[in-house]
Amino acid sequence: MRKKTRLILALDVTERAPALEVAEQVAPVVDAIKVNYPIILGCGIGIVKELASYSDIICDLKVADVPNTNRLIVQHAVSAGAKGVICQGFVGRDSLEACVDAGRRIDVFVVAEMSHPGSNIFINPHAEDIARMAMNVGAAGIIAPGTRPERIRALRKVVGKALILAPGIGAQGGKASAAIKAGANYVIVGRSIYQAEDPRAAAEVIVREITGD
Ligand code: NUP
Repeated sequence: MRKKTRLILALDVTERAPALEVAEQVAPVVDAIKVNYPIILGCGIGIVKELASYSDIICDLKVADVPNTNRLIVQHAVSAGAKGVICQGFVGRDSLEACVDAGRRIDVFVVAEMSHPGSNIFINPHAEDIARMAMNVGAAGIIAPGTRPERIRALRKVVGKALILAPGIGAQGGKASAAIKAGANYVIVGRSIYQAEDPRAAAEVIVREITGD
């Protein structure tokens, strides 16, 4: 994944034509486009190949199953043309190892801590352990909450030089520059860009905020 603007678009648009329109407009300003269930269920997995002509694609499938099923899911993301895949770590080391094994040719990112308030109940208290496990099995990086810069700072200490991707910017209340300052390599932004009247201009505003221009 290139590292030019440090901005990743979360393209949670469920219809093909408007999704491709936003992708075409915003792609020059972002380092990658992240696709999640809304667009894959709405348009089919073939959307990954179509979008790959604009940008590197990360499949946010939050893979969270037994090892064999995880392997099958990640293999699909690889064949679809993804450059990265997001997996859950709470399912345990064997399940995560299966993801990393099946995703050897791409980047596997592991959700260490989520950005929404409800995640404080079950997953977030284990974030450091999940991040440590992600590093032990050879993941490329982790997902850490852009809504809590102090947690990005704490998780950076656990993952060393590995990549940190931070969602939760804009619509969920996080600030891009604060997440980057706290140690995130990239911020992930969805609604604040694709729901804007001018998505490209909205993305450029975030990039300027990150670079301090
Ligand atoms: O902890 C997480 N928070 C989060 O928002 C992990 C994620 N993968 N995401 C995803 O980032 C979420 O599913 C959505 O695709 C994107 C954030 O979108 P938005 O809140 O900027 O619209």
